[in-house]
Amino acid sequence: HMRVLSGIQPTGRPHWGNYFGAIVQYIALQDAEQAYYFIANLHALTTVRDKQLLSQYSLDAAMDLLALGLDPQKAVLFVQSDVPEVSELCWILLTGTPMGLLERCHAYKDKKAKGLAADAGLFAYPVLQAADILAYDSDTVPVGEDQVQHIEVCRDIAGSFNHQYGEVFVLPKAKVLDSSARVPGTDGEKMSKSYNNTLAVFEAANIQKKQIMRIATDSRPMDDPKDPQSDVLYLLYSLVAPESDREEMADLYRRGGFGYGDVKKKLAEAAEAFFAEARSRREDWQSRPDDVRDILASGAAKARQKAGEVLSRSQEASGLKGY
Ligand code: AQP
Repeated sequence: HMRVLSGIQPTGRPHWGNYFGAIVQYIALQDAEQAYYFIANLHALTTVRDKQLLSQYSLDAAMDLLALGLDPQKAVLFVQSDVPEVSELCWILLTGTPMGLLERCHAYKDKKAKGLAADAGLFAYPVLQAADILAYDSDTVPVGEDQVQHIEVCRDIAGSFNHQYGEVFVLPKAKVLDSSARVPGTDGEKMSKSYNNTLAVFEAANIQKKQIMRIATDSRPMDDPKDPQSDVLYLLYSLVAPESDREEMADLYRRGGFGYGDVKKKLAEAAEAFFAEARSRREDWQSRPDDVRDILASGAAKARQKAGEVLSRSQEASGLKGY
């Protein structure tokens, strides 16, 4: 009886990290008692400040999820800003959140450490995320490892509200996949749009091949046996290759005497095959934008109903209602 919720920012095209870290889990969990997935356009406002782009990315993100297997008959799919109750809940939560808790959050800390100007929205980002989670009584939040800290913050915020006002909120847990909690990018760092090291899920095969051929590899002699688990190429290959091919490749690494060029070619082929079906479904959704808008509208109506109930509960508990 899980109540699942997760969101993805409409900040551009989804990459393998988004897919194998999070979206795979969305699909696997969509048969849960309740599965809510949303396009986090309010969060994206902290980085995308172009009207055309933000609205385009939002519709794109919905099409991406649908093409990757999200079934709107099973899961509720909606756009974050279509549920204003969450922003109201966010304010209530902000008032009880210690500054120090947010100062420790890595998204904000990293940006500050790089000397970049951070706005109050980025600072408060985890509180809006907490509102998103708590508004639907979610108990399970499928995410990549980079989000685990934010779910802990959500638990802290919900816990102190409950301590103050009684049991209003459900305390959620993050759910990460052991095998793909932190998918490496083409430079070996965490795959991330802001590091420019991504492989996009819906990339044209020929472009993706070029990106893969450019992945930096170590310069150890080709004859040396290598531990597959410590090699970025192998880690990426193991995400998209069928089980038997994966085993074969791991053996090849352990034996040594192979060339990275061959591994890259195999990786490009496996990636193309793995995403081929989703790519063609993506084209189909692309040609039916109004159907996607309908799905989002009906998703938002369902989400508002639930979020409205939880918001009322928190308003009553804190004295905002009943004066
Ligand atoms: N490399 C990754 N490995 C595993 N999971 C990942 N996620 C992101 N990168 C990886 C997970 O994807 C979900 C959506 O996250 P998001 O909306 O924050 O996506 P993003 O902003 O596109 O993630 P990036 O690329 O990491 O962006 P920035 O530039 O912000 O650093 C989340 O569940 C996330 O954990």
